Amino acid sequence: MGLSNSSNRLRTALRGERTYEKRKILVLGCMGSGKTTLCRMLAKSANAQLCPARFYKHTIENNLLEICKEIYRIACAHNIIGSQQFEGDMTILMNFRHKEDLHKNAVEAMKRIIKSNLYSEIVKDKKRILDLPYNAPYFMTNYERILDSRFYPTDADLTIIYSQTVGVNFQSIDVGVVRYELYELPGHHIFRRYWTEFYPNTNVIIFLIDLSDLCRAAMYDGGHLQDKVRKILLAVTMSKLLHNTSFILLFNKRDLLEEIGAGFSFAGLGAGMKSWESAEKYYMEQCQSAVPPTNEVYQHIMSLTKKPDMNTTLFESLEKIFQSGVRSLDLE
Ligand SMILES: Nc1nc2c(ncn2[C@@H]2O[C@H](COP(=O)(O)OP(=O)(O)O)[C@@H](O)[C@H]2O)c(=O)[nH]1
Ligand SMILES: [Mg+2]
Repeated sequence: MGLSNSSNRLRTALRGERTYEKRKILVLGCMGSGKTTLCRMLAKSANAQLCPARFYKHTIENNLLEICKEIYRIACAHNIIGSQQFEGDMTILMNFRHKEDLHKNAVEAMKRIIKSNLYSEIVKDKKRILDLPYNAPYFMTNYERILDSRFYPTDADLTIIYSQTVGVNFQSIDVGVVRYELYELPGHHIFRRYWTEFYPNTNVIIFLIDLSDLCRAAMYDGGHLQDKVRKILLAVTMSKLLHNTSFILLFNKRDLLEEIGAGFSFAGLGAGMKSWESAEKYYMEQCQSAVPPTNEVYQHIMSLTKKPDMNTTLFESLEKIFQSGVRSLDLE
């Protein structure tokens, strides 16, 4: 017995392997709440192996393409243009199939739409900007570089892009002697029913909540967002497989809530909802009440894309969860 243990240790030493204390972490939340962004930022801050930036080139170009189509669609819907205008450009974009590089016809069509006054007309009314993907302003200022034939994605591009996660995004991150095994599970409802398969032996669930939902019409008057996040969270926290699991509720996209919330009416949420601050407080209380008192829960407000330095603090906070007796964390 003793001999086989020491020969195992010797084999491990010869291979240069270290033994780590493993922590299993599930990153959950609805689509677009920031799960992939969080995993990528955590991996980067710990110098973990990342997918090379060139792999994202097509996704970034596709994001820009989709934004151009959306600008056109919204401009038509709000009678900012007649459907004949930009018809040729839209035909090119609708029929576009991605090859290795963007075809110059597609590049020119996109540039014509972006350089026109459509975008500025759309965003004049704050309500309309909500129809556009959140990353639209970034793409509107960076399109020349992205459409250049020598384009190579930057770190900022990788933070801002959006592509739906399909399957499981697994990331192993080593910090000292601890190996965080991060599983990002896709947030779309067709995948949510499989989340439970990953529950056994989970130490921590990081659950992301998009605060900018509070400024969306679908959150009010029985819209599909009303109560949605709380119900999803409740379904997770009620699982018997997670009775020993700690929860970190990350209320993300505060930057958007502040930006859009300034001119938004939150009255539909409940009596006394006069500002985005009161709406945020209400939403946080709603979500926290979905976690049973027997589970440890920590909640934090943040803007992942605006405050990238929070990663280190998150690691420290995660580590605190594994130390006994620590009941409160401070990420901000
Ligand atoms: N403005 C803003 N955008 C964010 C923030 N966090 C993430 N995003 C953007 O939201 C989109 C969806 O993020 P992603 O991580 O892919 O969401 P997932 O579906 O939960 O994995 C991406 O375009 C991100 O750049 C934030 O704090 N503020
Ligand atoms: Mg994702």
